[in-house]
Amino acid sequence: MQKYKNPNQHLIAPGHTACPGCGQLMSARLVLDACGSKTIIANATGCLEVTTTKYPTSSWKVPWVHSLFENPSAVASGILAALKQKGLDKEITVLAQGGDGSTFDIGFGLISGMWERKENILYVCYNTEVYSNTGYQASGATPLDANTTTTPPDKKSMGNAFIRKNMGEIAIAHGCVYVAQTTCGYPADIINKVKKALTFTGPKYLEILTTCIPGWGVENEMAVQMGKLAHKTGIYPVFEYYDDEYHVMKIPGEPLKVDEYLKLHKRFKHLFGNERGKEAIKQIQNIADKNIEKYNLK
Ligand SMILES: Cc1ncc(C[n+]2csc(CCOP(=O)(O)OP(=O)(O)O)c2C)c(N)n1
Repeated sequence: MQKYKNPNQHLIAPGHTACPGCGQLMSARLVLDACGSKTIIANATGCLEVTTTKYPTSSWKVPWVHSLFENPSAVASGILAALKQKGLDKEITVLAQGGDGSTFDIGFGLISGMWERKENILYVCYNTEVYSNTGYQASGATPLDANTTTTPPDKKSMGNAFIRKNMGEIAIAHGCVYVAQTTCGYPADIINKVKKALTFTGPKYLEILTTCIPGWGVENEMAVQMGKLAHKTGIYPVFEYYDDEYHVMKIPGEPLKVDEYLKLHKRFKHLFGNERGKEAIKQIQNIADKNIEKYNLK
């Protein structure tokens, strides 16, 4: 891995206002460093935008366009069209990025269009599994039974009632040339996957599971630990898909039980110490077991 002597060598400068230890910011910095300085970014609204561009400053050392929640993919398509006109599209990487609210829900229609047009754009979703920036509302990426501000557990419910969408599979179904998932627990894997993605011409999707410290209710220093546990329990499969094949990151040893992961989040605290919670954890274990089987993670 590249070694940095000082933080100013990164393409996202220090001085942003993300939470110390934010999994998303750390991952975004790795993504951009891996893309290199010849990159133009279209960024959806969300934490990544708000924390890096406090007026009149910017942490971005490359051209960076803030778009709406809905349309970083369409803005990226426009950037690519302009680069083609200038004959620069082979030299410059176009990166579109956003959170899970933007990717799974509100920007999804335009992402689908970008993929349908087979545009040579890398789309990266920083999946905090919640609308972090506006106060932790549930998104289409929120896991079953998570306590969010729109899915509080009560006598009738155990939190979020829905199983999350599988955007990786949705990207594969669109015919993306490269699709991958990883987590903020594996910095070297993030860099390798971005570099690998950029060897393909066409639509590419990378999803990175990233902690949201207040949204998940974890401590500032836990990003790497949580990212690793999500993989080692099977709750979040880490894989690449290209040339019609999956290439998975195997779980080292026996997969851990999901409660090893769940018990560390405040958003799952209500699942512990009661019978209903035990049943709910069994259901979540079942989701992880199915992932392990489906992606052959052992
Ligand atoms: C159409 C629209 N709806 C709602 C908002 C308000 N809004 C701004 S950021 C945000 C949450 C972003 O969530 P996500 O995409 O998951 O990114 P994160 O903040 O988690 O990184 C919302 C709801 C908006 N800007 N535009």
